[in-house]
Amino acid sequence: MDLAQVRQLFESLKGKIQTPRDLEKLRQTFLGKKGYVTQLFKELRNATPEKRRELGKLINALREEIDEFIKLKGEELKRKELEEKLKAERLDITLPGDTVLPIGSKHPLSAVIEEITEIFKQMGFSVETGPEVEKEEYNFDMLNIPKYHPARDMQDTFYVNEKGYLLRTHTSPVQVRTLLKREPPVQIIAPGRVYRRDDDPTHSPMFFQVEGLVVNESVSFANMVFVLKVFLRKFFEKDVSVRFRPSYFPFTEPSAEVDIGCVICSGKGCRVCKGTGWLEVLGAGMVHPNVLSACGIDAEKFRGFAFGLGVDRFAMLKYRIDNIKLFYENDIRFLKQFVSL
Ligand code: FA5
Repeated sequence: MDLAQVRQLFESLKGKIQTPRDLEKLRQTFLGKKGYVTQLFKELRNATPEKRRELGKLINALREEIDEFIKLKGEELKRKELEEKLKAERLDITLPGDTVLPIGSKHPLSAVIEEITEIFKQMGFSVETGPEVEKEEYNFDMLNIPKYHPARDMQDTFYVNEKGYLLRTHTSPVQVRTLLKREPPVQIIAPGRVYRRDDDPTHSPMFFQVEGLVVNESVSFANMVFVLKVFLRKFFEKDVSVRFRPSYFPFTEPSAEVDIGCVICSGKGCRVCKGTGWLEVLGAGMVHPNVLSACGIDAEKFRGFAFGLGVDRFAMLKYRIDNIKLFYENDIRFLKQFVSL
């Protein structure tokens, strides 16, 4: 092939270059060891000295032209490749993320406390709180449980180092705190954590109670029965039977233990109610005059009723959970079942 043919071939091929690979092939074809231009240089040897110089210049020019083309085309192809890459990898930060963060849920005990609180609020109760590290005096003495009174053994207590303080064993000290700071009429509930040296499938060392206290000039046992029946039927969302059994609490007189017809077997008798058809759900009674007096309230003029319920027990019955530990292990597989709460 002579110079003109080589140039013609180059002209015809250069428009077809699409990829870096095509370009490399073109380079080999013309400038490689056996390429046409290299060949032309080799053939120069056979030309006469005058022609050699002239032809040499022309071949050189063609080589430079091809070189220049390869350089420019190479840059163009690189730019194109980068543009395409950028287009494909374009990051649209306005698009919604594809990893949706998992939505948490209310802990079943929080949900039950909220539900209980809501029912009592609708009946005109307000919410009070008290500390978990409590004065022994409020937890026991002022609730008519003096030192060495056998009733202290009913609640096995965690004492703290500081003398006169303990982890409250029930929410009843909030009764004392409320009566010390407020004149009757009083109508409160007090939800919160309490602590006892207890540990089995239905008893935990830390659990939740909701206390209730109503004090005014005319409140009666019958009022208490009504309030608790309304509450229990609203909470369990059915017309559960409720019975009051005589019982003993030092801070109430008379006292009652309140049972509901088993919500699992509807009173027929099952494992949960131990075949009795009844479930004990709370303690209640008329506030003992000694408690009112200890808080500086005229026990001749005012009367009160109080009750205390175990939140965990209510949650276990509502969601049919047979081991209290499940509430405190924070196993995500357990908690996930309450996502809609
Ligand atoms: C009391 O704690 C009284 N303060 C309740 C009260 C208040 C009576 C006002 C009268 C007037 P009791 O010890 O029975 O009572 O506890 C109340 C409820 O707490 C029990 O019915 C039970 O549901 C729950 N409970 C008691 N111990 C535990 C425990 N270790 N783990 C989980 N729940 C418990």
